[in-house]
Amino acid sequence: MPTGRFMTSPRSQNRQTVERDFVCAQERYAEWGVDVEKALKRLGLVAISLHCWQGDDVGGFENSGQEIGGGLAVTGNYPGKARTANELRADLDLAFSLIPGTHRLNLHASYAELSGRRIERDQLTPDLFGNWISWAKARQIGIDFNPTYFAHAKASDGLTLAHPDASIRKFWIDHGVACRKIGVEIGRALGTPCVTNFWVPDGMKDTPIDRKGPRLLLAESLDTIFSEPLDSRFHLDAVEGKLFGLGSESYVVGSQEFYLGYALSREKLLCLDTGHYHPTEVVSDKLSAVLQYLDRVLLHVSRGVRWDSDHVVILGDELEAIAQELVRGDYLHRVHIGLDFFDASINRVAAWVIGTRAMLKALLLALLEPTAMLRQLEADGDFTGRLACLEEVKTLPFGAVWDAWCERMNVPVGRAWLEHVRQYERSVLSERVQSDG
Ligand code: RNT
Ligand code: ZN
Repeated sequence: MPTGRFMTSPRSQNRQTVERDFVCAQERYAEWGVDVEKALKRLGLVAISLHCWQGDDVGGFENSGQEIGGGLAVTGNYPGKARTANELRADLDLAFSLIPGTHRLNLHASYAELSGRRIERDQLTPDLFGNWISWAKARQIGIDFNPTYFAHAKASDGLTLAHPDASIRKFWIDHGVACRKIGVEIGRALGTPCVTNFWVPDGMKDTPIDRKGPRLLLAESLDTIFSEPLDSRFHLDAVEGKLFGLGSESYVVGSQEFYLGYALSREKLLCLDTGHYHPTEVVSDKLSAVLQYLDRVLLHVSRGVRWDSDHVVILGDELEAIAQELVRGDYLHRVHIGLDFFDASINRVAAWVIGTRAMLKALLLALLEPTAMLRQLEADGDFTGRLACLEEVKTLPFGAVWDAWCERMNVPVGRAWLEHVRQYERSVLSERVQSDG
């Protein structure tokens, strides 16, 4: 006869272990003066914007047959890519269900639901995103937005808002105007400001003679796009710079300096993509610099590997450093956190889950830091103590707190989430036949 102990399900046994470890961890953190419950409460308020484009390799639903272009490249052909908006939403639902907390969706204009119609990007309207809005409303999540300045015949030479041809510039300006109208409608409908982020690929493969002209044009085009003021309760504009891309190795019009100046002078959000800088240059060190002058910042959290900027985010040194800066500087309420990576070589839903859970883990680690104590050591000039304690803090039982948080938020603990993704892969993703191979 099985005893009561053996009749306990593995799930509730797990729960007991998780709770026991949590209580021990809480005591250990208390020894360092850290209030674990306070950290968890703050973590619960953070919304990460999940980028729709990880779900279908930045494909979108225009079915125009255009190459992605813009210097963006997605490698891998893992089966099961979402082919329709409904499939993408189902995939996102699964990802959201495996990530603790309430998060957001980051949508690109190329994910409009055109129902087979051919609607040009300068003609996009909010109703084409109606299904996305209803979906988000039902889940009580916010949406952020992005105009799509790539994967289009009018962007095939790598120039859009800085194009020398005024009619092409006009087309892309109108696209920007249309996207802000969509963004503000999204924000109004969902009751949370939609951050609309402008990134354009404009640049040159080889050394340009004129670096100044395109920058004048880009500023002029952006000023035209932003000329209509929008209610900041519903909408915020962001601009994203870049160092180089495929095909824009020698010159990018919208560089870091260009957009820092633009965001400051026009009171826009600056978007810092962690994969858009020199390999040893880090966004963690930029936050306290730019936030001296800018009200708000948007993060595109990505992972650069050598020349590529878009690997799935993992819990590594730079991610931890970014989270530490956000917490230590009390910037969490001024920084919008979005993810930006695309990996088609692994299960795409898993990629979202891994990246978002990593971002949240980094934030929790930072929230559990005995910052006041470390600050004091630094203020006292005790750099020996600062380094010694920083190293000791690294082995505090953070994992036990993270597991308890997942349990509390009703999402799988540890690697248990992976089984849900595998199950979905077997029952849903494996049925998706790709038309484009
Ligand atoms: C490109 C930028 C941009 C894109 C998305 C798809 O280098 O990072 O944010 O990744 O708009
Ligand atoms: Zn980005």
